Amino acid sequence: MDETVVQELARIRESITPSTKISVLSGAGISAASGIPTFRGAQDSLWSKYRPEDLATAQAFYSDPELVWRWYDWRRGLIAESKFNAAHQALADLEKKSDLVIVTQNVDGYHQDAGSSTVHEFHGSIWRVRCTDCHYERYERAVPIPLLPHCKKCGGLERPAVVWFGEGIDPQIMQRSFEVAGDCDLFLVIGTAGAVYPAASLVDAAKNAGAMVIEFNLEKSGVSHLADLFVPGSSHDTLPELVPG
Ligand code: BJW
Ligand code: ZN
Repeated sequence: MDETVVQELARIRESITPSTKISVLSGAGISAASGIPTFRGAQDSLWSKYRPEDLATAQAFYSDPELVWRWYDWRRGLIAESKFNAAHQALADLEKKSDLVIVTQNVDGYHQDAGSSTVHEFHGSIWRVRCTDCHYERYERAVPIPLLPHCKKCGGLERPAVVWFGEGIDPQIMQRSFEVAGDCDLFLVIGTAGAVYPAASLVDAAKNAGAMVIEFNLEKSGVSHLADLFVPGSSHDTLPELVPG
């Protein structure tokens, strides 16, 4: 890492107090060091092997629920076999030293596993399933999940409780996420391509409200032009540098 970036990170670290408001937007890159594939970019990324419209839309699910469930079951297995990494841990540690809230686009639950207490799951959770008929939602940790899962209340087909393309974000989570983005001193953007909306707009909201935006990524993203500081590298290496000792 460039010496000026190291120095700037140290300066920010030393300025953090229990009243410093820190909001976080995390994406797939934060879990890459845990061995969970990202969606875009890397050679073995999910969208280099599969077409999003075949797997991450309601249309895909209704045309072939078994195919979509098998893909989610495979991902549930990968997540269950692995665990959170030093980047998730750093955020859980930083929460003890500041006023920190996480908005994550990830569905893996690793922030909560690491001990973070306020986590808004913008795109839902891979560990919850929802009935397509009565909308009853439940936690389901079984791996593999018995296919196809059906609702205990009405017998309807259940789907992963995640947000697919063309679907709206839970209105309460959306509102809270924009509130925390628009009311913070530091906004950390970690491991996201900044290509999916409305999540990427949270960075604009933070910037427009006057927050200092710090981005942690292997490479520049769609929101890097909004960053006051770009920290290159894997977030499991770089993010711990921000945590006061
Ligand atoms: C590392 C690293 C390391 C790697 N360390 N970094 C405005 C403009 C254009 C389009 C739209 C728009 N508004 C809406 C749209 C349409 C669409 C959209 O955004 N399309 C774009 C792709 C063009 N958005 C939607 O459809 C959204 N819904 C919506 O807008 O609804 C409107 C509506 C309103 C009211 C009623 C009805 C409808 C929903 C979007 C849902 C996205 N869902 C997914 C799947 C979730 C479930 C699942 O996991 O299966 O969410 S798609 C996928 O992308 C997933 C992710 O959360 C999301 C973002 O990906 P992320 O996190 O950025 O990951 P990657 O892989 O893209 O990037 C990884 C990054 O990490 C890279 O930068 C690497 O460099 C970096 N990295 N290793 C640090 N070790
Ligand atoms: Zn039901």
